[in-house]
Amino acid sequence: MTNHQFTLPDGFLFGASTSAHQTEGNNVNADWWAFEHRSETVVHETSGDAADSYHRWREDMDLLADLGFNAYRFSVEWARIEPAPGQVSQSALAHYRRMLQGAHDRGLEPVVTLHHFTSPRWFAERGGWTAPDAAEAFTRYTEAVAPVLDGLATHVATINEPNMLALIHTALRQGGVPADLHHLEPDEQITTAMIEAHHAAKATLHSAQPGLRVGWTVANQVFQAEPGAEDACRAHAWPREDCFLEAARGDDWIGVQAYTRTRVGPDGPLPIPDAAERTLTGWEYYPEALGEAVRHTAEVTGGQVPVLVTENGIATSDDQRRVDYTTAALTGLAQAMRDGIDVRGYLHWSALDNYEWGSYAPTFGLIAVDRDTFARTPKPSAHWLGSLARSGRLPG
Ligand code: IFM
Repeated sequence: MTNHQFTLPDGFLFGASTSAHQTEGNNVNADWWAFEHRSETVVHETSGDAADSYHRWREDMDLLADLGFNAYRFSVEWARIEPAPGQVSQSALAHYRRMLQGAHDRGLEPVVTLHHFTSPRWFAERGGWTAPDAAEAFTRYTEAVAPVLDGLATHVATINEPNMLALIHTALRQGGVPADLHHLEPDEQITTAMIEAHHAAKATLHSAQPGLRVGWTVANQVFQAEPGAEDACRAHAWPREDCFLEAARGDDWIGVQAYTRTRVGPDGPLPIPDAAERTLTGWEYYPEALGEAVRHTAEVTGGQVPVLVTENGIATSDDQRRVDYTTAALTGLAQAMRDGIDVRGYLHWSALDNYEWGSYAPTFGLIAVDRDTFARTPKPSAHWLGSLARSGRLPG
């Protein structure tokens, strides 16, 4: 293995990711919480206390730092910061400021997401991203967060997986969140609103804190055309992924989030072959997705936007399979970097076993969380990945 290792550049961010709703617990003022608790909800399990990270974030950060990581991606929660329109909670802002300071004190570079799938209930009730003043409301929230970042955060993501949000919105309109979002049409109005909101938030952040590096994080589907279906594949990919990547030209960085692939034939996405190994989310085990997503992202963004891998991982109860998957994914990443793609970080999804949008069953975490006591136990994969981070090398 030693002969084949790839030395990472100085300053490479190596760590793990979480999001607020999936880990904090009792995010009662968020639209997702309302959705989980509707009488006709399609959600299997509610988020409840999640991993109780709102109270246990110090423990989470201690573990990540002790494991050898130098970066932690987490999100701040709009529904806590602005519980009613225009009413900013100083206590919530102080909470996130303490988290940012806590990350610094432990040698963890924070990568902060402003919007990770959840919005305040009031925002959703007014039409969410389809409301005429959606971008303005998001910008106002961004302005409230900007001072909290001062001197403690460099990398900020405006919106997580806007391309998934555009699909989720279509699914919700049709009455549920189907496991397979690929056959849905993304909501164009939401796409346009989110691109506008992203650009407005970026401008706000740059003027409030000129040193900030602002980007957004796109779910890379790794669309693969079957022979003869190249045009159909490009047409399928544009509204579901590429228009969001294209909108990131000119950003300070772009977040790549990759897990699996989607094969596309002349009539659209193809089913996963019966013989393929599947993970706990039902996705095909396909670790090559990461290297391919990074290359595709660099191509669509014109090769000028530095890449941060902000999510990559596997839902499995077999921790050795997590190591296998991640070894292969990082080997592909190293190859892409060797070929000249400017990759500045790798943040594994996820730091903790957490709420996977309707169920706790798909376990993505490097660290197990006891659902009753919230006790954290790093898995062997956490020690393995942490020691890679410490060594400053990637396999491959
Ligand atoms: O858990 C999610 C995360 O919130 C967004 N990206 C994909 C992950 C796994 O499904």
